[in-house]
Amino acid sequence: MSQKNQTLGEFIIENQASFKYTSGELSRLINSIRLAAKVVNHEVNKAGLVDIIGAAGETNIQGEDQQKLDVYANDKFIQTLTNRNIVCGIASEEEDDFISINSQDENNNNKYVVLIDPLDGSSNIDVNVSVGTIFSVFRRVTPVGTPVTIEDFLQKGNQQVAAGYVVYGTSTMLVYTTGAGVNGFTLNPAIGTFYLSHPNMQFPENGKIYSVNEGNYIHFPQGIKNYIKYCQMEEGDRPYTSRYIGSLVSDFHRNMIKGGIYLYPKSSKDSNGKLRLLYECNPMAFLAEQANGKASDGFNRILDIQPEELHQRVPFICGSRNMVEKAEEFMRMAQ
Ligand code: P6P
Repeated sequence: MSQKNQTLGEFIIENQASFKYTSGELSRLINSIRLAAKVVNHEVNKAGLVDIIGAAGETNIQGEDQQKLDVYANDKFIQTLTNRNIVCGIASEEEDDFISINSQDENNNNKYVVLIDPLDGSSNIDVNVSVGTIFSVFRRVTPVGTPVTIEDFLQKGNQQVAAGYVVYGTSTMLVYTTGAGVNGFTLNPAIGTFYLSHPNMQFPENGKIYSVNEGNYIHFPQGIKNYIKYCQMEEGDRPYTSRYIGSLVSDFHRNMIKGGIYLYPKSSKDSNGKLRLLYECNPMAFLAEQANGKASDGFNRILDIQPEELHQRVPFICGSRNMVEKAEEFMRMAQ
């Protein structure tokens, strides 16, 4: 049983035995995420003070300006996971292709692959609004000791063994699951230790917050338009409150604590939506379901979608179960 104020290290050790793949490797992986999170947090917190913000002058595969902090965070997570010789492959929003780790080393018996969005919401960096890191962990499906292949990364989200995020906000938190519920750890920056501050996080089944970029309203499918109008109607517990930070991790985190729904639907501008299935939607969907919430593309469970390519985008609706089901109802009625 987790105790408040337990450190992340103590929590990992206490719960390692309960993880069905008890080899200590996943614990070491979470520990490396912890280290990288502290290093990135240090830079995020001083972004305004040094010339580390602003576009790095390059663009990533998404065609987005790569902020220097994007590049820094990407390098740090890859470096930490590689140096500790924990994983056999890494895929990142900031990397065009996946990275095979120590593929020439036949002793590479590592069995996990990690997919990351190293700094999500990076457009918020220059305006001092919270950003986040999102990660997803799978066991490889190709033979141990051989170089990873794309099929190790194109697994359905229901095969994840762990997922989580770091939110660099008013405080820095690491929130993750290994399939036995969701727990949140808050960093005490004075001593660089994460403490269990939010044990067994759960989405309230209902909520009164909806998060969507209403600037895209005219481009949304009719079902989404109808759901947004439903949220705004004077009826029962409505109108709901609109809250949209422009950082998935932050909107998700607030909605998980207070109850709410996040929507990034497809539109006439983005035929599959904007969010990436492998390193944004899958990990957040795993967390949502582990926290009694729900995540779909409007019609299908996110975790059941068979990925076709590394940077694939999907429509994403996620949050309090009853709110997601109401949005899905509007999508079905509008078909
Ligand atoms: P828009 C950040 O780029 C992100 O991937 C999510 O974190 C965020 O919710 C969304 O995109 C914001 O996108 O188009 O509303 O600015």
